[in-house]
Amino acid sequence: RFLPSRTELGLVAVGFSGGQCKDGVDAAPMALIEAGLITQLTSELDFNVHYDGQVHSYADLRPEHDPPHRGMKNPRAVSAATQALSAQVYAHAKEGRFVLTLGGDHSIAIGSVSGVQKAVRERCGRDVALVWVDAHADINTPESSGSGNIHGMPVAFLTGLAREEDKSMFGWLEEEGKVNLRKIVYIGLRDVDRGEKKILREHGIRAFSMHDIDRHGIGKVMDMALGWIGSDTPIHLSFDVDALDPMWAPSTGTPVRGGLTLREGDFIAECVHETGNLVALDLVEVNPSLEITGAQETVRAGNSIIRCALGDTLL
Ligand code: 4U7
Ligand code: MN
Ligand code: MN
Ligand code: MN
Repeated sequence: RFLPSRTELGLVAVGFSGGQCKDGVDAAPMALIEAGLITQLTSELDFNVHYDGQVHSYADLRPEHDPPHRGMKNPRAVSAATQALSAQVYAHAKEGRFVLTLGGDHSIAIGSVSGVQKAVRERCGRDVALVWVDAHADINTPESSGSGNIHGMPVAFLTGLAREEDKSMFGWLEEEGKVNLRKIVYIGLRDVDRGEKKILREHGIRAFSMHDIDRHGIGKVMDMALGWIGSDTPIHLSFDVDALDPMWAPSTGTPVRGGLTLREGDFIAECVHETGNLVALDLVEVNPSLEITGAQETVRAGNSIIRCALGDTLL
């Protein structure tokens, strides 16, 4: 059985914004850390934090010439950054550490999830389940995407729905790093593109939209979502802060109204923690430069979700 570490935590700070077009999301890791994240992890939650003290932008890996390919914007830059991140995350997970990745835009999940999946497979021969909390499904293929922004495509690459031979454009993603479509659960969806709906339907991907949360309540939705994954399965939680309603998290690149309350977001994280199977967490898409007045609230919401996922309890 794969037991996630309760004490050792690998932290990777990723100041990368090439998966979308707005500046500022690269400043999120510093904002989260300056708001006290590492103190919370060490003093309050008793983790031994393994952190290289750097915010990685992978600027040195960015090619001079990076024209669109199959409509994707900055494909080589995103590919190189996520490949490097994948190796960093893998190194932590291979040591048996819990891996916390701070984004950055959501394209970075191509690196974090593949790194965790590969290490988990090597350690216990199992596949990770992926809990994707987001307003968006992020499962566009280059062809179905209207924007060409790769932060709307990570799930397609991670599952092999989108493929590239070229090593400099995600061809480095090996089978060992890919995730099974039947082991993905979405929570919080409310802005899914036409092409994405078709993909979700055709592959029978498990998804709980805001409609489902309104109908059943978040408690029942979490029971169903975690029931689908099953006990005894290592879980990677990828949390896009735009899953929260802009009332609570306005500083994000693609806000969509009608989202989760702060409490519902924390509750999701708490429930995933309670399974005892959480092995990795991404917190992405905080953009402190958007909605200046709401930036601190968004940063605090992000840190709160991280604390809840790592076992902070109300009582
Ligand atoms: B995020 C979008 F068209 N689907 O593909 C796209 F609506 O990581 C949005 O969830 C993607 O923030 C949002 O560009 C990506 C759009
Ligand atoms: Mn996302
Ligand atoms: Mn989103
Ligand atoms: Mn977004």
